[in-house]
Amino acid sequence: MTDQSPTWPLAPNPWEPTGGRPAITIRNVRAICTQPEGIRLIVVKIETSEPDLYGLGCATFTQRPRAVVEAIESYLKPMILGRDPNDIEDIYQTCYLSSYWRTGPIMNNALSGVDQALWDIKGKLANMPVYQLLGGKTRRAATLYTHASGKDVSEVEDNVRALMARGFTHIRAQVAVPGYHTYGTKADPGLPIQQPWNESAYVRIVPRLFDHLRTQIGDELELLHDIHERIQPILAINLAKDLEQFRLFFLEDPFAPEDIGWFKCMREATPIPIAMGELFVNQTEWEVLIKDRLIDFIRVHISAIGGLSIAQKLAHFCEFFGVRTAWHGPGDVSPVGHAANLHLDLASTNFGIQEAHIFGDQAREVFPGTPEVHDGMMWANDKPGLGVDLDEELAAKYPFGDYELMHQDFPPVRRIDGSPIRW
Ligand code: KDG
Ligand code: MG
Repeated sequence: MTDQSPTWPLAPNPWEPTGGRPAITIRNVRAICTQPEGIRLIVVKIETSEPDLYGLGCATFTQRPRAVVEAIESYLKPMILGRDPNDIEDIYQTCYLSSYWRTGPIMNNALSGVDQALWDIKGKLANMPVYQLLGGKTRRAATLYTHASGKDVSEVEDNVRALMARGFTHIRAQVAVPGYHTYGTKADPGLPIQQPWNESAYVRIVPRLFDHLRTQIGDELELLHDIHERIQPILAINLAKDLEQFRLFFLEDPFAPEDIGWFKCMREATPIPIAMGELFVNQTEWEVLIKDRLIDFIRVHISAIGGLSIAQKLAHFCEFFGVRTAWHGPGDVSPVGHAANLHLDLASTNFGIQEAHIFGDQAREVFPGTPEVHDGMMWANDKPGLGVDLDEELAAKYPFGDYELMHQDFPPVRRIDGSPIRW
């Protein structure tokens, strides 16, 4: 297949280009892989027939990146070469429907790369930041939450205080369960790679952490916690009840997507605010939780559900049911993806909070325009489009490592008896 086939759109738009303008066409679609911080990122670059007019979109699925690259290059690229980049919704729908079996994190991430890149292009064509195209600003900047962890409660307290001193008002706190591999805390180098997990010890220590933080730091700080779907559903409900007295801003991922039937029991047991959704990939997973008001915050990973177009629909759907947004924002979302989160945050009435990842200098050099973080908030730079660029030469200096399954970062987690559990 050639890269340059403007006369060969596989799925041509059955209408004339917008507003009598000379047709702009998509000339090339590339998946660019880089890991400036050691986390594998994928960004889609869509080039057009206009000199220097291109868009970038986040397609990062750090655990299965090569599958996403293949999906972009072998399946989406031939669908959209030669098309008018203005037709975002039609391109989205035709790509989405073309595989017959739809959704899933591989195809959704591939689609997100294309979708976000098209929004970036549309912003550049309109000479406006994307938040303007989504309806305009409803706030100055996006309030962030960031992460504090530690090997014990006093180390967590020290880290919380350091973040407060930098202006953060919302902090997620995680404490290590001694001797076990605990999500959200540094792995203990003294333990074997496949460290075991003990959920009873975890549910005992977490209330002690929040008791300590409230006693030492007081009531004003907004505190959050991520269970990361690590424990049996009934233990999650009991933990939520134990944490109720510490007035969390939210408790995240108490159940796995496979266990969404438990949310009704959670609501009946406790009024603790619940955030859910980073593993969701399709609308059947979130619909009932939102319409039955079983969660308070939706926090999907925008590229894993297919991109900005569907995320905006989801935000609007949530608004009708009083559910706020808290888009997933870890290090395995590229700076382009963080910008997409931010533009939607700015334009959403029902914005709740944004998870922060503070990129270091290397990532900022690879991605000029990475949104700034100060005063506990993330700020858009007001350039046309998403406002983030990619220095391809520099990106190439950080190629993916030679390991495939990410076991260095995500070793299998097992119970004491050796049986595997969800990460
Ligand atoms: O790759 C998995 C991470 O994105 C996830 O573990 C981060 O749970 C997470 C969070 O809340 O940021
Ligand atoms: Mg999480």
